[in-house]
Amino acid sequence: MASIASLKTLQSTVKKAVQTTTITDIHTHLFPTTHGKLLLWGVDELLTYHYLVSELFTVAPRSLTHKDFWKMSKQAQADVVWEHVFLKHGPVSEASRGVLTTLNLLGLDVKKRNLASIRKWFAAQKVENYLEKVFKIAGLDHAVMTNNPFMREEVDCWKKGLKVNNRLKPALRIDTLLLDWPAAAKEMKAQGYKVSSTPDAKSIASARRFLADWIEEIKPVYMAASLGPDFSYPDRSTCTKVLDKIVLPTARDLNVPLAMMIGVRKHVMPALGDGGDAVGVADGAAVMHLCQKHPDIKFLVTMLSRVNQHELCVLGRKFPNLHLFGCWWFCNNPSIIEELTRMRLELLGTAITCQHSDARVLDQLIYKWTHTRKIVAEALCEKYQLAWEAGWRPTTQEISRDARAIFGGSFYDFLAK
Ligand code: RAT
Ligand code: ZN
Repeated sequence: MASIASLKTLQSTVKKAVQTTTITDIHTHLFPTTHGKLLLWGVDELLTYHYLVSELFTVAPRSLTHKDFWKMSKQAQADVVWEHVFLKHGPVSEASRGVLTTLNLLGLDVKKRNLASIRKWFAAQKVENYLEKVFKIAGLDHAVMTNNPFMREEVDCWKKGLKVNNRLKPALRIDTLLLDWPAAAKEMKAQGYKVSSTPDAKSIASARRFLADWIEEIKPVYMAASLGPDFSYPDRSTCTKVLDKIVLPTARDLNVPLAMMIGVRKHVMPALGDGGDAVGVADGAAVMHLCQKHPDIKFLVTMLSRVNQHELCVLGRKFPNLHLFGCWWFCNNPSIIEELTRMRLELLGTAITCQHSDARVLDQLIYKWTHTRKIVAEALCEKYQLAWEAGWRPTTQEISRDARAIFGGSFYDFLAK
């Protein structure tokens, strides 16, 4: 294929490649349509996304208490968010803009501000078809779920052997095992494993069987955990013990990577529910030690604090068993996505997964990816332009290859390594 001949064509080719590339979303909180209420979708779920609930309480009058809010029906909660976040203030935050982008791309007229007619439209959708529609608009092939074997309602669905949509891939979530042994032991016991309240040798063997059985059952793309800013490795904690004796040997033996999302300060404002977590600066040395000590285990890592991002990029340059992904949660804002994507491209080239959606509501795939594509297109365009100025002339095919790489291709290459 011929090289691109003009700077103008280069710019339009890069932008088109990013706009049209197929995306693999490597971390979401979506569920199979057969798992019933676990899969959230529709306008009321969009409006009550925990990112927006937190924002509601930044603008709502003090007379609206958290307690009263949680007592309301889902629809009444959505009405309150609509009233205070969208109508009484401008929808300028990323999460509120996201609702508008989503509705707009679904063909709904947001300028009419008519929630009732929007609800009517959603009520007429059939979830199976709607899932396909959303994946098509977002331009996704697959999305990786978060499947928690310590969560009763999720376990029950898997035990029933319900069908999983072919758009969704499982990931085994193991926070409880790493961070709360007594709770993990209770659930493992309930599932028939001989585990006691301290991780003794027998319990460790049982917990390994538990993980192996779940891996066999759901075939996860990776195991995953979200960890606090105080996460350190190795240390004298139960977390290090569980990693060393249970999780890492399982990852090694069964060739399942471990994904770590590091830097969340849990429950600083419990009244906000899922929105009550905050961020803290973590110690990248934990990631470094894991990668150094276990070169035969693959680690996927994203960090929550903006402060940690440069350090993590440098680690990404050192270890072939480390893959960086996503602009997580409070980093999933245009200004930070832009900065972070540029930094990663400059330090790691295309051997990254530039974003994940973290969608908790199916419809959010639409806005999260539309917003991200726009920013990443600019960043990649700038980098290609700099190569152009240095005399490089890429082909259209090479540009498409690179666009796909940062939206899922490099992730699969890493898994196959
Ligand atoms: O981004 C989020 O929705 C957070 O609440 C968390 O779910 C986080 O992404 C996680 O997976 O722990
Ligand atoms: Zn998440």
